[in-house]
Parts: sequence; structure tokens; C-alpha cells
Amino acid sequence: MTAILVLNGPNLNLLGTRQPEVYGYTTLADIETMCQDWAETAGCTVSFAQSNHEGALVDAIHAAKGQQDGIILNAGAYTHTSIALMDAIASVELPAIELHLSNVHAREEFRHNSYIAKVAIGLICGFGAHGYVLALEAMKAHLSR
Ligand code: CA2
Repeated sequence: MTAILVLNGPNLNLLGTRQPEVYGYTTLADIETMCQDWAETAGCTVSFAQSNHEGALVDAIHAAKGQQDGIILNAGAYTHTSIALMDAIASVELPAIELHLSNVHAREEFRHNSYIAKVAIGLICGFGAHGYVLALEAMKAHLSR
């Protein structure tokens, strides 16, 4: 069965509680439920995780090797700064999709750079919580191509 890791970075544990005008009212727990519902229908398994710590995210990416078929990564602000996460994705040689709730390209200049995009098969941004389902669909299609 296709196994997909959905990994979330710093501050995403606060979703639905602050800045709803930017990130919406959906909580990360709601998003996990959406992903698990999708997994049941799609016949896939989804492992869902979040950390505020860069090293813990690197560890989670390393642990995916041999266990997961693909990685969906909303690295939060680390997207724009983390060579370590980029290297981790490259090192495990698993397909990765970069994901953002907001359209980072319509926001501040510093959000336009992404280290993750350099090693991702594609990226999805600007569709809010629904982006997670879009990313899962895209990963499933990629893995069965
Ligand atoms: O749009 C996204 O998904 C982001 O990855 C979210 C990050 C941001 O740094 C990226 O540029 C784009 C920030 C996540 C912060 O989440 C919060 C949620 C509620 C309240 C405050 C922050």
C-alpha cells in the first residue's frame, strides 16, 4: 500500500488559533482528519507529523527512507532558510512535494525563495487546507505513473 508522510514545520501547530485572515480557521488536527479521510478512500496510508524544530524535521525525513513512498512537506518558515531540510530531502531520494497554505509568491519577498523547491517534484500553494488533499492526490498520481 502506498505510504505518504505529511510533515509540517514550525508554528503550524497554531493553525486555526491565530492570524485566521492569513491561514484560515482550520486547525492542524482538522487537516490531519482530512488527510486520514482521504487515505481511507484512496487506499493509501498517511503518516502525519509536526515539529517546531529543524533537526527533528531532518530526523523525520531520514526516518521516512524505506518506510514511506513520498513526502509532502509544509516546512513553514524553514522553507525559506533551511539548507539542512533541502539536503535531507535530497539524501533520502524520495519524491517530495512542497506545500503551503498561503500563496507565498503573493506575500513578502523573503517568502519567494524556497530551498525545498530545488529538490521537490512540484509545489502547491495558496489553496489553504485543501492544498493537503491536492498534494496527496498529486503524490498518488506521481507514484502510480
Ligand atoms: O503558507 C504556509 O503554509 C507557510 O508555510 C506558513 C508559514 C510561513 O512562514 C510560510 O512562509 C508559508 C508560517 C506558519 C505559521 O502558522 C501560523 C499559524 C497560526 C498563527 C500563526 C502562525
